[in-house]
Amino acid sequence: MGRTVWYPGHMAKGSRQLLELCGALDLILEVRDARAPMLTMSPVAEKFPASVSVWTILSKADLADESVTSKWLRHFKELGRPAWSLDLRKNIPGSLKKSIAASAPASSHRRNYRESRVAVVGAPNVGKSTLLNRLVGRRAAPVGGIPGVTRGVSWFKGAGCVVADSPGILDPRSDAAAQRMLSWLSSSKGQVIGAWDDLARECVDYLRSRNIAPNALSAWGIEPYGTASEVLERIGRRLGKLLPGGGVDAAEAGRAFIGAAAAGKLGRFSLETPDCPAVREGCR
Ligand SMILES: Nc1nc2c(ncn2[C@@H]2O[C@H](COP(=O)(O)OP(=O)(O)OP(=O)(O)O)[C@@H](O)[C@H]2O)c(=O)[nH]1
Ligand SMILES: [Mg+2]
Repeated sequence: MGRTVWYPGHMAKGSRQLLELCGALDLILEVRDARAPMLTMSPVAEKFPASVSVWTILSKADLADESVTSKWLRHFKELGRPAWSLDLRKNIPGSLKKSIAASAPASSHRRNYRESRVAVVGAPNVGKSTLLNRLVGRRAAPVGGIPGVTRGVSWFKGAGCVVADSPGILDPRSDAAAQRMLSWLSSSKGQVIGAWDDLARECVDYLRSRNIAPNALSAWGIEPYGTASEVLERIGRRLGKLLPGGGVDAAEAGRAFIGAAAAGKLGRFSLETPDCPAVREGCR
């Protein structure tokens, strides 16, 4: 078991606000990062009663390994869960928008027609507000590269639907190791969880142990051999992250490496497959 992790107050508040809404909702859009759909699973989506449909959006598909994303889509299909993989930087399919607008209960009386009530939920920084903006067709909700941008639940009006944005909520069951992995996707605040150089060493070891994106380390012309510390040293020299005496500033090198990995600058990769989730023992 890992250490207990600290949760900001807005996560508990956001979770409570969402559950209070549940009687009013037709549909939950649960956003997960396509690179790690288990790690970024939403703890609130499964707390809603079965009467509320849950659809899964695998976001940032442009950063994930395409063949692994196909496996995840098959996996969700087998579970009977509607799922889409999307690059939310681009417009979303009209067919998805139409299905969302059609998720309100059907009524034979035209005057009883109402808009679908939809909530977007998910872990921090997975793209919830970006998806909401795509659904309402404008930049209504603030978006940002760091987790914790959205603080409370608020409603926005789209075509045939009203959509609630919500703050990113981390699964309180996930331990410190899982949260450190989330920092590689910038879904948790790395600096809260550990030193940047430790996070980077763990990331290097993980990528190598899973043979993920063999090109990731060589993208910067870095030899992937030796210990993780030696690799980080090379990364620091390559990026010029040096201390006054000429030694490598490991923390700065680590921060740059994690930032680049999270932003897709090391190429596309997926941290886990349906057969081998990131935190299950024996999968490395
Ligand atoms: N490459 C890529 N970037 C994306 C995608 N979706 C969102 N982003 C980026 O991811 C970052 C986070 O997006 P947000 O929409 O603010 O995420 P959020 O889930 O609302 O974040 P919080 O409110 O902080 O929990 C932003 O920099 C977005 O531009 C995607 O599909 N592909
Ligand atoms: Mg947001």
